[in-house]
Amino acid sequence: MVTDAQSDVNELRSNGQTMRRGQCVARRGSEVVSQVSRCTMNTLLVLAAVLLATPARGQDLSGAKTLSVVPQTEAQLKELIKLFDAGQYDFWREPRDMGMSVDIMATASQVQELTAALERSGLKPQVKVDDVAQMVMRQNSGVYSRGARSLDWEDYHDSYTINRWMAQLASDHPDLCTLETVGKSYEGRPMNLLTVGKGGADKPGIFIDGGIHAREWISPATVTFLVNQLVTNSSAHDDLLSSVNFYFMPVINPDGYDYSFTDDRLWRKTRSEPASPGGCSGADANRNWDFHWMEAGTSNDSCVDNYGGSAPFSEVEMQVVRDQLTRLRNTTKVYLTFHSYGQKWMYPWGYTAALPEDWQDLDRLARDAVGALKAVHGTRYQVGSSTRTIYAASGGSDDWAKGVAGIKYCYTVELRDLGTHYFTLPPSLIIPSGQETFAALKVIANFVKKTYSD
Ligand code: 0X9
Ligand code: ZN
Repeated sequence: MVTDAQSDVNELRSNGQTMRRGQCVARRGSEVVSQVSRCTMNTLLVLAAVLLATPARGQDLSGAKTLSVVPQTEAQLKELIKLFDAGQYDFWREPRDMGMSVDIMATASQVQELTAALERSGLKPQVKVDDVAQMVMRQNSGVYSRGARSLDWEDYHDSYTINRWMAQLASDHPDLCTLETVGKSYEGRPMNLLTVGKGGADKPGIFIDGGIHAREWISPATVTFLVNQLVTNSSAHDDLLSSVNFYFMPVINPDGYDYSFTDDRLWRKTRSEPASPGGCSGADANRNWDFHWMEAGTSNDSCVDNYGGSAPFSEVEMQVVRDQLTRLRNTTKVYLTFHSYGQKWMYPWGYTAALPEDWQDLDRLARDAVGALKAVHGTRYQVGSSTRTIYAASGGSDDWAKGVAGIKYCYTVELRDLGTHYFTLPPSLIIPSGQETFAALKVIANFVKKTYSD
């Protein structure tokens, strides 16, 4: 069975390029997945080891480049927004305003066509990353020590390793940690919730998730860093841990996340089977929430990266997180969801440029948090509503957490960097990212303690 699956994977690797991201590969990829789902656990581990020994495959990145343009006129900006909305290209920095650079990733077969389209609008594309495949390979070498019982923050780790580490941590610190498997992903990976705190269930809570977008590896790495700081250095945070509960789900799209290790480093979506024949695998988990679903910055084409899914909450992983947020909504005061990149601390709304009526409260706390963050390594974060800070996009978890679950302080955090490394932030930057984010979390936790617990 390993051989069958492996040969299917090899065939995938030699597949030609696709126009829409992941279309052909994703469909073939799902054949591999259904093979895998019939494997026993042991066989699965062997298969994973084989897969990990080979470079990330899936989307063919050889010859892929990123092109940067700076719109100078309203018409050029409009053309870029049209291109962005069409979903054919993977925008690594989306069009915002005149004078602001836009980065677009194009596969080898797209480079010429994209260059021509940009030039037709009078734009002057510059190649920023000449070899995306090489950039990805560079980061992938030296990643993972799969299955290790202890985690380090000098490498990125897959969901299996993170889960093993959480289990060990919970068993080493039973006074402080409760680990629950609260659901399963589409492909059957466990989804775990780690509660950290010793004041009892009634204390106010902070819910933190990561890894909703598969390729944003710094997110689970930073979230696990935060967990580790709180738990292994608990005496330094005694006061906070007695007054506030921290709810952690470090990898809420585990199938997509692991797929970005084994098959396609730049995968963003979940890995669910296409809802209709001819469709592509997966949905954008951050367009799948049932609050103004499918209204803005999202697509109903399953082959594009911001596909909102066949229905609100079509993705089982988001149902799992929704159920936990619902269960904990009465005590949870803050919801933090970590993404990358861009260094932004954003609050709702993402579906409209209008602001929530209490936006000033959210803005003030965010500014305090990013002030403390900056004091650690000098990293600057921008603060604002997500529509006003990056773009309008509905169906996001932050909007749902505020608009439906009624959690007052909801933030989407775009971690490092500003676009130098895009999604492939070097592992040497995990610890600095973790340290500064922990400073921000302490400000928020102290605020929760002071406001809701004292
Ligand atoms: O587009 C997203 O989902 C987030 N940016 S990312 O580059 N990490 O993909 C921003 C989401 C902001 N929140 C909402 N639009 N609700
Ligand atoms: Zn994201």
